[in-house]
Amino acid sequence: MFVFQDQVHDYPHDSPVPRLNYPTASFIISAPTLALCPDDTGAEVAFAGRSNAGKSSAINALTQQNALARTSRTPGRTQLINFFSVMNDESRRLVDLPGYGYAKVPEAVKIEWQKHLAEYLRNRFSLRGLVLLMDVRHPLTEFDQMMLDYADQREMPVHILLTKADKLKKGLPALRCKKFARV
Ligand SMILES: Nc1nc2c(ncn2[C@@H]2O[C@H](COP(=O)(O)OP(=O)(O)O)[C@@H](O)[C@H]2O)c(=O)[nH]1
Ligand SMILES: [Mg+2]
Repeated sequence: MFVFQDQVHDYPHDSPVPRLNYPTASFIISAPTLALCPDDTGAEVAFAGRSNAGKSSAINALTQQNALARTSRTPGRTQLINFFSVMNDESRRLVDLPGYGYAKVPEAVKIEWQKHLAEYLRNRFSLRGLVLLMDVRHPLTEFDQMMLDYADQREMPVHILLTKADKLKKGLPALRCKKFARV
């Protein structure tokens, strides 16, 4: 699914890029601030999106582990930046970012999360790409646009992953995807 840039350089252009074995993923650490994140070396791909969009579920699906990243029915519970290594190599990481946009969290707490998230997105050198999750019923919110802008500023690739298509009425998923493709 993802190609880590440093890995590409390890292989001649005409060789296929090796697939990473995501089910080997394991938890490294949860960090409340950029300063407490693991060393900023190697490469990582972060999963971003509104609270409850399905970030943790996507990481669990990718790694085929039910409870690697915690999922929750209560939006806004994941307030930390969670790091996972791939293939027992801590220089290759998946990152579960704190959700944003949960209305019931006090304003001051929200501002604090957004500050840490912005700091991470602007300054994390080893961040190589974003997977931006959007609930297909409410795509491209102001916050999603902000994430796209951060990625654009860093010229970083973004993979948009639409979730909860099963919650749309019959026939609507295809329509929504067409509409999204035009944006
Ligand atoms: N129906 C449905 N539920 C989903 C989907 N993706 C995630 N969920 C559920 O939505 C809730 C929030 O998911 P979670 O992964 O914790 O979101 P996060 O806050 O972005 O990490 C959980 O109850 C998940 O089981 C999906 O594609 N369809
Ligand atoms: Mg989560």
